[in-house]
Amino acid sequence: MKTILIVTSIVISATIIAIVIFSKDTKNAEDVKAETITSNVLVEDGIQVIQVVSTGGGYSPRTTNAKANIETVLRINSENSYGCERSFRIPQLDINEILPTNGITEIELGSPKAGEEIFGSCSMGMYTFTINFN
Ligand SMILES: [Cu+2]
Repeated sequence: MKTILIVTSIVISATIIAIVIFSKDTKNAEDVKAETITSNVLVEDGIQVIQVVSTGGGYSPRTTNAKANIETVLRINSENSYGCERSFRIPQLDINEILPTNGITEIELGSPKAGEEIFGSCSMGMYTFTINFN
């Protein structure tokens, strides 16, 4: 009889925990107003945001597929970035930026057309990434 009570209370506790976790997840999903295009691309208030991480090993992801014909911002998130990846360039747009060691840098890319490619690079050209617009 005692065993049954213990098992019953464990089952009830587990159910309550599961309900709490599930309802929390649902709430978080509703709070997000941004539309995710791919894992690192989202649209916030009608502006496409492309998220790239800059860190010791270069830029990530190396290739991004994004939507064409929409106002676009490149958001570089520097994380413990101490190397030459801090000296960032987009040659075709004549952009040269010194990225912080930690922090966010936003660069406006305009509204790229379908088929357009934007190449980001460190100043030496050893670390690169590509954004394809379609
Ligand atoms: Cu470099």
